[in-house]
Amino acid sequence: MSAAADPPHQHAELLSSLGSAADKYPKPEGVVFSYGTAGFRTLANRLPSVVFRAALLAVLRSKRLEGAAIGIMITASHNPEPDNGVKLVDPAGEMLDQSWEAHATALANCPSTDSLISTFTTLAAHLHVDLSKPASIIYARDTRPSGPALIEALRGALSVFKGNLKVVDLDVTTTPVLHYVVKATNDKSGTYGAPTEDGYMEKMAEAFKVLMGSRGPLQPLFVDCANGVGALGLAKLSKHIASTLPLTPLNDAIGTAGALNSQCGADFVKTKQALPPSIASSGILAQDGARACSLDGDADRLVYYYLQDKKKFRLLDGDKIAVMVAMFIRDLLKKAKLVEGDDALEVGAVQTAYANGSSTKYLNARGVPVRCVPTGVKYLHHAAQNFDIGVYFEANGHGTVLFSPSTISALQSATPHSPDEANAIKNLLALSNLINQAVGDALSDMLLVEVVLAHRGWGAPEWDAGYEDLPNRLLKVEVPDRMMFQTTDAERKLSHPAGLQDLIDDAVRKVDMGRSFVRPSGTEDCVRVYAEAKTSPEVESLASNVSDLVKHASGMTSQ
Ligand code: 16G
Ligand code: MG
Repeated sequence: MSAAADPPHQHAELLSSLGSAADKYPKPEGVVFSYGTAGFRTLANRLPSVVFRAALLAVLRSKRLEGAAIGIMITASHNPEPDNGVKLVDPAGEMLDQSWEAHATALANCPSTDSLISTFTTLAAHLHVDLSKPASIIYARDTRPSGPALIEALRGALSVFKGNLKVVDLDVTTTPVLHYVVKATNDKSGTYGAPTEDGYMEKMAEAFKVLMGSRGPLQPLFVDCANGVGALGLAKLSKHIASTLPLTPLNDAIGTAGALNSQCGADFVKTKQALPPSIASSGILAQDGARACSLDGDADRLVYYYLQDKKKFRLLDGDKIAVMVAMFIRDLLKKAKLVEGDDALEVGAVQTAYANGSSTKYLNARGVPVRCVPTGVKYLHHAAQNFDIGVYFEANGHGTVLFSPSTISALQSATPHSPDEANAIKNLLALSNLINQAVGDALSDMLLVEVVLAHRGWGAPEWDAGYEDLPNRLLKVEVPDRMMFQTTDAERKLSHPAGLQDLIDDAVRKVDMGRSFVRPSGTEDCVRVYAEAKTSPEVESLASNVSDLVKHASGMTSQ
């Protein structure tokens, strides 16, 4: 047998070059890493070894899946600039399969190069990975200053696999662009779109033009880019659509140290329920009909807002987007005569416990089925796949709309009986091209919102008028051990510590239209308390009572 055909010999070489490469990225002592809701995320200077090891796992996964392309994104989204993170993207453009998260965690926590090599070898055997198979990796980073050093660590890991690995470097781009390119690369039918950032922008722009028809030009839209990578994506998109939708970028200082996500961006606006100070002081939202939106640091979250009567801040968050979009799609299905009979297609919504009670009530009252799932895009995405057309949004602005493959075929083969029906079907198909089918994209969602507003002939106030949010409050409680708080029923109830849920229920009963729940954060070392009620004073009192219950259960106070 020749050396080339001798797997053990090849593997010995691979493991020895893995050892030398890994030595350059030792694991920091005393840190325990965990692949959480959005991958690994912490201070950037702790991450080189984690990125190195995440890249190893990505290669294993690609080899396991017959060389399908796997994505690696270096970003920490809305976190402060000194943080960074890494997450893996599966072949269909979705989040890494949950059963592999533990493998990522295991590799990240190996204390030495030797233990890394041994864990890598065990995983390869256990997961039935043939190391001699080819692999394919696509990677990108956001604009964080720590990005280039982490990309070096990533390349260090990929270099171990030499010629047997296909690598595409997307350089600096948004998270949703990476997800799109991974999905398009693996799309055997070749119909999803060109697997490049330009291909994506062109696909979206084309669908946007179909949907807009002769509508427009629209009033300029102000877009707060969180001083992050969304500014670059927005500029590229703008070239294609500016004649119909003029876009005015705000907070697009990607080169300014410390500016990323600072006092701006979707997370700031949603959490503070206020304008970014730079926008407030500019006075631009006092113009007639002015509306604005904010992206987060990697452009996968979107919230809108405007000033009511040119004064009062009004937030149009993920719930407001979901409701408007679900109703629009339902109306298109009605126009296409696809809501009854054998051909009927159902639009459903997926929310989390954070969805404002008014939005759920609105959808239920109009016969749109709503499912509630735990926090995190992966849960929403999977639940949305169970509908013909699944609209999923977290209140914080993460979300998208999924069209099932059979829905696409049904729309493509439908026989319209009137020009109106034909038009509705054409628009539904265009929506499936406009909306990112891999993951929520702030830029794609922004075009979606603008399309719906244009079709309805609405401005922000008419959109806002659909329903009134119940007053709500989100508090953060730092506790000694957040993992003692275990949830059930899609995070709406606590199963542990025993008895605490009953006390929360008592507190909820004391206020009108009250609702409250407690869950450990998946991204920070704290417990989150959410409350809503009919009036602001009631919600404040409920949130504070439940926080006290959490502190007491943690042994932080005596009662
Ligand atoms: C992550 C999730 C987001 C979720 C948030 C909750 C993804 C891509 N991102 O950012 O969906 O809303 O975590 O954070 O899944 P928390 O667990 O700290 O409340
Ligand atoms: Mg994000």
